[in-house]
Amino acid sequence: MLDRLQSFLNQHRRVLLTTHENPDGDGIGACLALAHYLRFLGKEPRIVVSPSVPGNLRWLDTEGWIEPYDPARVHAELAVWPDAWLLVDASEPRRLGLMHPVFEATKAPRACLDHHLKEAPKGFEAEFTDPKATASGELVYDLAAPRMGLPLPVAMAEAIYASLISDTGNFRFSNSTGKVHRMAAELIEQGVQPARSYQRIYLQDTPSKVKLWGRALERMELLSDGRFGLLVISLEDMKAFGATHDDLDELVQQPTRLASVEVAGLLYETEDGLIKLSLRSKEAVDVNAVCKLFGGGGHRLASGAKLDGPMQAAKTRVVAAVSARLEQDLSRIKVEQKDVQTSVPIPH
Ligand SMILES: [Mn+2]
Repeated sequence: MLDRLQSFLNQHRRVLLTTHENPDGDGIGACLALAHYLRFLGKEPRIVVSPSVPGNLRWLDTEGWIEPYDPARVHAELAVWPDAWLLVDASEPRRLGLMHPVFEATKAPRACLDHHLKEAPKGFEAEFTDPKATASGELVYDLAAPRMGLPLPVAMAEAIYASLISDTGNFRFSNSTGKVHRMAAELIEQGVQPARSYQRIYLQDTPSKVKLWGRALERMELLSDGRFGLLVISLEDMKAFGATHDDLDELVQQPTRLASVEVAGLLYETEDGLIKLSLRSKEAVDVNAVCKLFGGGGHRLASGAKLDGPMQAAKTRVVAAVSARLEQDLSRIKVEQKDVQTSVPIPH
C-alpha cells in the first residue's frame, strides 16, 4: 500500500492535503508530517482545513502551512490549484464538510489516506487505507521514515507523535499497540519531549470548556442499569458558556470513569439542527454496529453518527439501540464465559 502511495505522490507536484472537518490531532499531525515529507521530495504541499486548526495543535505548524478554509475569497482557486488532493484520516468525501463542494468540483485526481474501518472508499481515484494502523500518522511514519532516514526533523517527529497520542488517548486505549509504543520510543529519540507535547495538547482548557463539562456531567444519565452513561449538550448550553466545538473533544469519554459504565455516549445539537452522536465502549460492546444503524461509523470501540433532530427523538432512538446492543454483546460474553468454565476441568 505504501509503495502505491509513494508512486501516487511521485506523479504530482502540487499536492493539496486536507482532513475531515473539525480536524483532530491525528488529521493535523498526519497532514503536517506529510507536508514535511513532500517538501523533502521537492514537492509543493499545501494544507487547507475546515473550519480551522484547533488552538492546542497550532504550535505543531512550525512552517505556517495550515490555512483555514475560506470558501468565499481565499480559496476560490482551490478547485484548480492542486495536481492532486489527498484527504487524510477520512475515507468518505462528505466528511470534508464545507470543503466537500470544491472537492467535487476539482479536476485533479483525488485520493484518501486512512485507517478507519469502513466499507471500501467511494468517490476517490485512489485510496490508501489500512485498518490495522492505529493512526494516520502511523502510516505517514511508515512511509516517510525509511525513505528520509532518521532522525526526522523535530517538528515532523512532533507532528507524528501528536497523531499517536491523539488516536490512542495518550496511549490509554486498546489500540495502543506494541508498534505504536516502539514508534513513540523512536520519536522520543529523535527529539520529541513527551511532557511538553502532552502539556501543549492536553493541558490547554479554557474556563468555558471546564464549565460546559461540569454542566454535562451534572446532568449525566445512567441508563441500562448504569451500564450506559449518556451526556447531552444543547445549543443553548454551548451558547451559555460561549463554548466551541473543540471544547467537546474527549468529553464523550468521561462516563467511562464510572465502574458500572460499559458504553459512554454524547449527543449534541449542531447549528444545522442535526444531532451528533459519539459513542465509546470500554471493551465488550460494539458501538460501531450501533452507529452504522444511523448511517455513521468508526471503530468497534469508538464511533459516531449524525441523526435528525429534535434532541428528544434522537435520544430515544439512541438509547433503544445502545441498550439492545448492550444486551446482545454482554449476553454473548456471559455464554462464552460459561463455556470456558464448563470446558475446563476443575482441579481437586
Ligand atoms: Mn485517526
